[in-house]
Amino acid sequence: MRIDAITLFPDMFGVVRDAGVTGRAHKQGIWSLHAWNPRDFTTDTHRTVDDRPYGGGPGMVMLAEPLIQAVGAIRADRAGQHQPDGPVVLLSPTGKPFTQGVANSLAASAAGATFVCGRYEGVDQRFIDQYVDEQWSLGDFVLSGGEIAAIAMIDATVRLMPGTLNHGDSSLQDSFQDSLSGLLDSPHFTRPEILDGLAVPEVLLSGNHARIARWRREQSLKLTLEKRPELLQQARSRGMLSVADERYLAALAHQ
Ligand code: 21W
Repeated sequence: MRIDAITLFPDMFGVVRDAGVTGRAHKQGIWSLHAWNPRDFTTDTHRTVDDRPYGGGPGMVMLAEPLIQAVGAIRADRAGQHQPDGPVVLLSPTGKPFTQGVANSLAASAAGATFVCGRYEGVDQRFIDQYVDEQWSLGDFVLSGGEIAAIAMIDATVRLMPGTLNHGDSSLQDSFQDSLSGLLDSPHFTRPEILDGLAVPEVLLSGNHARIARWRREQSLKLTLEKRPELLQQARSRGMLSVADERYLAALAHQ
């Protein structure tokens, strides 16, 4: 999968390209990254990429023209390599919330995507109207620009691509099941058995796999009820809660 990023800070993408599972997948050729700096598509001596907002107000706005030229260069480069055009994705605090479902769709589409990372107060609306296919936000908090959001989306997408994680690995099986059940993950423990006087829950040492699975499920249900009740309701409406789950939740409510 080919991923393009239009960014004033191409070095920021070194992390997702080089480190961890996404770094390994990049080395293996499972995905490629091409970063394009709008500054390289300017024509004035100052290499200007922003200007003051029409109508006044604080901050600066990203110029459309360098972004348009960058999209053109990406399309030409993809065509030259017989690669299809993927969607142009803008990271924006006014986008729809990015979810695991969006990552799944991106991972499944061979064309990849072009991520446009805004800086300053935003991007000229005419670029958005003419060139952007999708806009995603990471959530209701303020970042300094779109790069970290794009890197998060790339990480969430690439890790889902076949061959990126060891699909025989039990850690993946667990997280795969977690995302299927739509509940928060249960707590994890490793050595030593006693740490600062705190013991690992006895059930995890029992060797009774059915009991361990039930305990983990109940921990997930309890955590989700406490921290993310809306996820529990969603899991219920999707038919993901068993009779045993409902019995446990009812018992919790009566405590
Ligand atoms: C943040 C640009 C805030 C402009 C209300 C009206 C991409 C992002 C970004 C940024 C403002 C994402 C204001 C979660 C994010 C991003 C830069 C607007 C002034 N407030 N997901 N006007 N959060 N952020 N600030 O910030 O580009 S995805």
